[in-house]
Amino acid sequence: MSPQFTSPPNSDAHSSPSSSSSLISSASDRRLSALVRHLAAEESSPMDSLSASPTAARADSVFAHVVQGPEDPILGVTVAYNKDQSPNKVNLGVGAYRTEEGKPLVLNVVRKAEQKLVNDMSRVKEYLPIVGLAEFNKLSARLILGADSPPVQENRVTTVQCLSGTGSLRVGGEFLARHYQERTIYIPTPTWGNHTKVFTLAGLSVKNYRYYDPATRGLNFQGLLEDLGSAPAGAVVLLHACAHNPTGVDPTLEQWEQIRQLMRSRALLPFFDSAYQGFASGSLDADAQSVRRFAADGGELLVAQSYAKNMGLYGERVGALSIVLKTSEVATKVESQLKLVIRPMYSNPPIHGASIVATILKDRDLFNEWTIELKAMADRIISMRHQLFDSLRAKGTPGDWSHIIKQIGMFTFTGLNPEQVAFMTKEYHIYMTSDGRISMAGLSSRTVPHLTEAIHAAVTRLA
Ligand code: PLA
Repeated sequence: MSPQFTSPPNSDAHSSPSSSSSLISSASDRRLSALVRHLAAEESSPMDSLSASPTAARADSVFAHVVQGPEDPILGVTVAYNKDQSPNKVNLGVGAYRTEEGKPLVLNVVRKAEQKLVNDMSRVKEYLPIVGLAEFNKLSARLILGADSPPVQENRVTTVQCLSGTGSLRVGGEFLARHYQERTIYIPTPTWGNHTKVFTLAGLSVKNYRYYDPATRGLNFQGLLEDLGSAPAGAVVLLHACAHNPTGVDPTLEQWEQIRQLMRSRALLPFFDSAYQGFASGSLDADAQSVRRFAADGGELLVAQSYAKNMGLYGERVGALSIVLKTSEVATKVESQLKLVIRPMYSNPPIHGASIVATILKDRDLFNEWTIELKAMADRIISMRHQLFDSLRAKGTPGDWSHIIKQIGMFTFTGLNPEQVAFMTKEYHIYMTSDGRISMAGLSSRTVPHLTEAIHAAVTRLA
């Protein structure tokens, strides 16, 4: 099994996190440090602990006992890629958009917004409030929920600017661990590898629900309904808003409607992870449909947004957590508690990325320009799917590869096994996560033939 899909480490020890992280008891403190140690040592080999034993020669450091931690299953792929000297190397690991020339892309509209910011001499570098840039927050809630959505109109959403999607998930997780009565979160199998760690360390107990069916390379809808149907009332459920990572398999709108009805009938609390709005279909509105349906029914929800992919602001770390509530009074109180989560964590968020986003979202022309550039990125990814599919077919590579064109978003879940992946990396210098996920955004017309050769060889030699 791929390392990023491991079930919660030592879940017994974390099934009942402390009721308030601000009042961590020594018992839960010990549980937390045990967990941190467990995560740090995860996947390390016995050799690591031997070489780091206190009797080793370098035992003079007070940290001599520290074992070598594993590389991250996704970001570690880039580390390995950077070390490879081959001119033919291709990085299809991390989900980062590349142009046809294989270069990172800074959107034109981002350049324009940055120029505007630089030219505005009235701008200063003061601290932002704990919750971040007010206009960014307001515009972000509108972007995901829809400007005319009832919670936005009725002022019963609270939004805080966070450190991209990951930071938004973490702040949401910490808030739930402190203030929500049911501290279990259900995440899909499989899911983005960081979910388990983010929520476990936030103090939630992580369980899984069935999502992907390897036999059909599609959604295991029956399994999903059964698992959510038997989750305890009130449990939190993590849902990928669109472009499910790593599988590229999304429910249809009809299936979303069934999921919504089931979840609302069992009082399950939705926590949407929206890391790819606009990247799945090329349309910001179409990709927000799942969230908007839940937002329109009067019920409560959380949503974590990231601008890493859809605005290409990976390193700016700009995102938002919105919580939709029943009344504006509750929203005000919830916001006051989110501030108490954020202040001791990083005090307040950075100003630059959020200013870029706000500049684009509030200006009609810039906004339109953004949607065009976003659609071009989504379209290039979709065209890569067709090129790869056609190329494998033309080569006569054994297997049904239609899932490449059926799946959606940044990734294709190829179905290649870890052995085949290792072979492709060793022999063809193609870097991807061991679960067989490839980032379609990292592929170009130039690299499709090389990838085809590699997949063909892997499938025919290592069946
Ligand atoms: N949620 C999902 C589902 C994601 O795929 C990612 C990023 C994030 C949240 C976090 O993004 P952010 O914090 O940068 O906004 N997943 C990437 C990168 C693209 C990563 O693993 O960090 C991936 O390759 O899976």
